[in-house]
Amino acid sequence: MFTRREFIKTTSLAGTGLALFKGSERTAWAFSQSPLLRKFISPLPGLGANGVPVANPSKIAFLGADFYRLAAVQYQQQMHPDLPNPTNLWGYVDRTTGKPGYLGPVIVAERGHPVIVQMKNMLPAQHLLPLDTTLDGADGPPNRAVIHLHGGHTPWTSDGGPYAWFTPTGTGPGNGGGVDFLNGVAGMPGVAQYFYPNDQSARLMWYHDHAMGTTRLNAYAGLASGYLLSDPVMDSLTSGNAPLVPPLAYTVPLIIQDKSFKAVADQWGRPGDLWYPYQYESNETTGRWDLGTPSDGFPNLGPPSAVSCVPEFFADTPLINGEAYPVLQVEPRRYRFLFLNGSQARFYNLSLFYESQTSPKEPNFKSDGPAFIQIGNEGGLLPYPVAFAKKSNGTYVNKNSNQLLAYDEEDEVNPDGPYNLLLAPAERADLIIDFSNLPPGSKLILYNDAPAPFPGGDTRNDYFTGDADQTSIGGAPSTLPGFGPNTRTLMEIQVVALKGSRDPWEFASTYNALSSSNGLPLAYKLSHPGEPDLDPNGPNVLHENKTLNEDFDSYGRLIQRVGTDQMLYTDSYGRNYMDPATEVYHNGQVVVWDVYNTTGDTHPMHIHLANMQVLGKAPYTDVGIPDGPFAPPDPNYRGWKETVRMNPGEVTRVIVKFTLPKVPFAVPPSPRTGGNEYVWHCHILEHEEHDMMRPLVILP
Ligand SMILES: [Cu+2]
Repeated sequence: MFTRREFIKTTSLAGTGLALFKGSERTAWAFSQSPLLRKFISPLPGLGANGVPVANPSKIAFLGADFYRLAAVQYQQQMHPDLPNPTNLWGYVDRTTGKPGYLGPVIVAERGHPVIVQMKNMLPAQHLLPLDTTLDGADGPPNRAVIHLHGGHTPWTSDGGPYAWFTPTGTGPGNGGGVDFLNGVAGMPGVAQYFYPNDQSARLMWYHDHAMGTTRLNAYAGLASGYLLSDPVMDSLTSGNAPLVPPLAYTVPLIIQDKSFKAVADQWGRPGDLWYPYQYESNETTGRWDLGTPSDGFPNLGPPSAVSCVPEFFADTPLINGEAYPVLQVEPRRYRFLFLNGSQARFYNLSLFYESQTSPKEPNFKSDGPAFIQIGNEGGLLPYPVAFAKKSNGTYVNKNSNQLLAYDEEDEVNPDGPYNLLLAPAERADLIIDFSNLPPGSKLILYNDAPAPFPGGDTRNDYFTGDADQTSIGGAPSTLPGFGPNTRTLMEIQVVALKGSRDPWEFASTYNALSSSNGLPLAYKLSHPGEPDLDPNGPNVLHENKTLNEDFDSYGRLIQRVGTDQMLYTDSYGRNYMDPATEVYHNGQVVVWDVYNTTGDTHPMHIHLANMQVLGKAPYTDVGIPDGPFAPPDPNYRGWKETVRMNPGEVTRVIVKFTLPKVPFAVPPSPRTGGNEYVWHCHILEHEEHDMMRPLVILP
């Protein structure tokens, strides 16, 4: 049942190097690498004026909500001191300051207190990045944009779906707006208004672009920002004299993204600007992706165009909070970290190692850094804490399996598996790390060794010190010590002297207190009032099979699609986004989905509107036929999730209740589908765009 991806990966790794030079023609490699950047010379940008801006609500009271005036603009920012120029970016700006800043402006909201965002599209007519117009819906104005609050419980007209885009002159559907653009503001062309009820527990969310055919590019260009929701339960854990969870002063958001920067100018920009791949490198010539015969339903339109989408993009430079290889100084005490993987396609398997004494800026793999305690994920608090305490001998103090049940390929990148803290695109982890036993002067490296693509891996996407020179197969030269491109050494943590009073809590006491019944179990219950864990055996629960599929599009390119267990096309369960909706439910419906992944990749499947609970996973023989009982989810997959990794060869069982939010205005139906139109999709952005997304329609 494993499909082409796995097959091509193994054959291309084994065979590409030999096959390349059969002809006399030397191919000019399309894949670009970032210039050399020194690691760990700039501080991590924090929240605030000198880092990631925080949005200011205006005083205009409207429906009792905080009101924010934002714009989407093009601007420049220096992403690393060694880059030859500031980078041209697209991003959101708070119109009360007019000062853009990467990943800003972060909106800080409180539970039960709605937010209205009014966004003015001020993007220039030309896109920053190479734009493939052959994708469904991608032939519209290049500067269309829309905001989706990722993780929000939002009325569909404010959800920012693919067809709710609008241009700088857009006034409504068909007039500079997509067919679902119903949240324009009368008399204000190019402006949309979004209403966020904030009827959810404390969590880190983010808002980002979701326009049909340009989501992957708009997000890569920078149209993504943070959204922090607080609630009284979390406040009670983080406040007081000796809070169990580190207070805000010791809380650090860490938003990880990978980017590549142009080393040389091209028609889309100058050195230092963002680089994004646009040539479909068939593995028959240059060895990155398979090129096949169009699957059923796709007319054969010949080879890919000169500017083409690509199956997925793994860039070479990890940024945290918009800075490449930053340095974070910590005192010897506990800190709380809010991780978000905001990457296009890259997964991160995160660990801490002490820095090597002999090779500065490189990890000492024999010396593990402090353990992690995870207390939350995308859906807020976990029902109990989960420790990630990897030891150099490969054992775990509190083992978190993250096991792939069915993947039987040799793991090229991390042969020691299983994984430590693994985060797919859009996943979040709310962590506590205790540095109190570390003497000032200690240095740690935040380290990633997840394969890319996950889990199969292609060595050309894995940049680490001393790696092999892969220029002959279209990869990078060997990575130099102390310099990027390096996708493994993400950040240096330097321990400095204690400034405030001693932290009364340390790892063990924190873990024990969080584990006790009046720790996280109670906080979890209190933060989900009236929202008990869902019961798959409850009355009127629907049980359905879904599928994840890989096929070939009209140009022979790999295409990823979502489907059911019924074939619409003759050779795949996959359906296109534009095919009629198959996920149509009434408000309040509880559904169990068994999602069969028939591809060779893990897909982080994300649903709008609702959070889901993971019931388990199992290998399978065929779609609809799981092998044996379901294994329970990983400990940090309990609680509520809105992005769930679904592994190759496995069926993942989730349960979800679709409940429309209560809002103080009438919500019209979608002109496109006649209901409250949301989507569910893979959050590998190149998959989502082509075409791993389906409508999710909720009827009253
Ligand atoms: Cu995917």
